[in-house]
Amino acid sequence: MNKLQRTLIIVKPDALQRNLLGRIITRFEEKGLKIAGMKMGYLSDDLLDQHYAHHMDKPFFNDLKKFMKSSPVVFLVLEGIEVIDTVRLIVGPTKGRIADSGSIRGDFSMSTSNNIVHASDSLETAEKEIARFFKPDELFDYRKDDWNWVYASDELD
Ligand code: FUP
Repeated sequence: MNKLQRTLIIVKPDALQRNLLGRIITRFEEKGLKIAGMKMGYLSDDLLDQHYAHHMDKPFFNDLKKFMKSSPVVFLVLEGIEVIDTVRLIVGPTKGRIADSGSIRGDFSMSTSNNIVHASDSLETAEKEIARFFKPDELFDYRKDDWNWVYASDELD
């Protein structure tokens, strides 16, 4: 049985302002991931309080919220086998300046807050985050023909 999963990405204001959106999406596409949802919007205080609830008491919380509201963001839902861990590897650790070269944060960022993308960190978080930012009819189930080449046939069973 395969472990087909979905994960939530937020392409952050710094990435949009620095013209990196296309390159980020290209990295996910070239890896073989399916885009199951995509849209642009502003983050509200309410959504940010939910999304970063685990950081509410931290000294950087207000600055983080201000940054995340400073321009529109792009929301993506990506699909693939074990995609949550795969995307965390592609994205790299939180602090961009120590992230490995080759990862998105390693290649494009120097900061801990301005670190280009958010990516869900577990199955439980991914499910909650997708439901927070996407309505069911904004998510797309479709056949991706290149998956016959991206995966072996027994992996897709
Ligand atoms: P990550 O899952 O890698 O995005 O990291 P966290 O959930 O720990 O942090 C979420 C966001 O909080 C980071 F993207 C940026 C911000 N943050 C800071 O601004 N300063 C810190 O010291 C830690 C996190």
